[in-house]
Amino acid sequence: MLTLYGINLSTFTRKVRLALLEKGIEHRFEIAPMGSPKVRALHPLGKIPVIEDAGAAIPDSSVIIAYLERAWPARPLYPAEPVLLARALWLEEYADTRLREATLPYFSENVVKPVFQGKAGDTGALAAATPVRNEVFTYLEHELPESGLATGEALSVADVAIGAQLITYRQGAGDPDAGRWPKLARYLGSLLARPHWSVIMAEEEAALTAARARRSAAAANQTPPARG
Ligand SMILES: N[C@@H](CCC(=O)N[C@@H](CS)C(=O)NCC(=O)O)C(=O)O
Repeated sequence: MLTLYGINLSTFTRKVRLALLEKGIEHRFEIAPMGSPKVRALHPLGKIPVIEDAGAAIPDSSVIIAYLERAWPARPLYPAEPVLLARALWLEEYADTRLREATLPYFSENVVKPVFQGKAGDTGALAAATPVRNEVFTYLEHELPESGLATGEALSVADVAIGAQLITYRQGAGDPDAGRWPKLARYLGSLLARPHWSVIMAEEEAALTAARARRSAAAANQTPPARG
């Protein structure tokens, strides 16, 4: 059976999990952090996600989804029509690169540092992220349809890639401002309402809640006892 290696709360692992679930592909999800010996043995860059299937190690979310599409053609994530296919692939690429730059600082500074590393987020990094976030959300607001998904009525790789990044943003900064980017906010709401997405969201929110509780307990243990 196909095995996916990665962790929840990893954007690119989430992208592949959503693709696997939306395509209905049976798989195992094995928790393996980036840089771990298991991942290093499978992915030359030590990054996640990486999958093992049919005796092959296949790195990189975009490569993995292209592989899944060829090996399991049912419930396609690539539109058949050439122009729509080009749009889906472009939006996937844009999400993985520029949207990533817009979303990661919020997760790093508001979640990774305070919750997982026990240190304050960098307000300067957040200030620098704001214009990038505004540029990217405004581009997507222009590109997305009034309703429906990025390339029409059927879910495509573009939705999986954009949605995975917007979830990272949401975990770090909350929902996109619906007053400023109404189509984007509606679009994300419709993705999150899909059954597989809500399951993954609930799992990740539980992981975040547990991590926050561990951080609070660690902080309480370090507080010097009050002098009596
Ligand atoms: N282009 C890669 C990006 C993968 C990636 O950056 N994954 C992150 C976790 S979400 C990672 O492994 N970071 C560790 C590193 O960059 O060394 C993909 O699409 O799979």
